[in-house]
Amino acid sequence: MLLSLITACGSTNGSTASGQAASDTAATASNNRQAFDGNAALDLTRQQCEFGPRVPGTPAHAQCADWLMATLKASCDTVIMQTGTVQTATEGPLGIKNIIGVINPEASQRLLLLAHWDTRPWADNDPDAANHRKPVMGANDGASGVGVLLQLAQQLKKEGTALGIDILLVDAEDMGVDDNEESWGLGTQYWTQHPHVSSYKPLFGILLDMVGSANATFTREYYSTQYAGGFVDLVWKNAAGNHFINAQGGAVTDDHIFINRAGIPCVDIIDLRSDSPSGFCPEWHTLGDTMSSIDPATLAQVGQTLLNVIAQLEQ
Ligand code: 1BN
Ligand code: ZN
Repeated sequence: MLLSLITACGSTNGSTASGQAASDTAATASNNRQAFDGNAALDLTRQQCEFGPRVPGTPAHAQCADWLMATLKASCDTVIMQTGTVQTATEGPLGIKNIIGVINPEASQRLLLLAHWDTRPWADNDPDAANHRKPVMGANDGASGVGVLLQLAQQLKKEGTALGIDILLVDAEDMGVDDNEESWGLGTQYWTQHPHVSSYKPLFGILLDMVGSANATFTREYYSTQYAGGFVDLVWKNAAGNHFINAQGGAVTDDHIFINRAGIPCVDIIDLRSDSPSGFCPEWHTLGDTMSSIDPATLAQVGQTLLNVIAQLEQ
């Protein structure tokens, strides 16, 4: 079923590959569920930030982990806290917590949805060098993707789904250093070596990273296209709203790299900016990454896109 679905998707779905926004109407047509609630996702994003920066090893990180467990328990069939130790590039060994919410554990057709929940210990892209050793709040870089996934789980709990869905909230994505790919995505790398289910083989995965900015542009990330091009087509065909741009974007070292290398095709929905020096939004790895830059309309478009993809896989 899925193979024919990918073939049928083609690559452009009536949009040009040169940057035309995906069609809102076409994207939502196949979906009979309630619309995704961006304001509820905003609230779940805010609640994470109220703990403070979620830097691994800090009390705020531990408190947020407990809250994530409790929140997922309300909407998932099973919730797992996976603990482990990883080696950081600069801080020595580090205890991590990956948190996994499982919906319909018995279903054989499964979708993996992931986002990182940790926040970067260093605002090293801040315009003021005095802030470079301070932690970022990570409203966008961390909390936004998690907020969308927590709200998605709540809506699926209300409305039901035939699909198996695994929500993987990974730790220690953001402890990396320049020119050292393996220093990023430490929680994900740990999970690929210790999957929560043996021989785990979902249809594919979707990573959310930095999905909350009012000015977000979600172009088709390069490594996603290389590893999982058919699934990129599927996601962008189902994209809801004007933040999704049906054009090729840049390449990002992110959690999806390690998922793809582990043999699970994985698509990164990430806010890429061709007009900024970092390639990301201006708040990226600065003290400005706070709730004031988060727009519920953007969260709604991302959540709605996931609901559209799920509806299509259910058919
Ligand atoms: C995304 C958000 N990333 C970190 N915070 C991944 C990344 C790694 C981005 C290296 C740029 C360079
Ligand atoms: Zn980051």
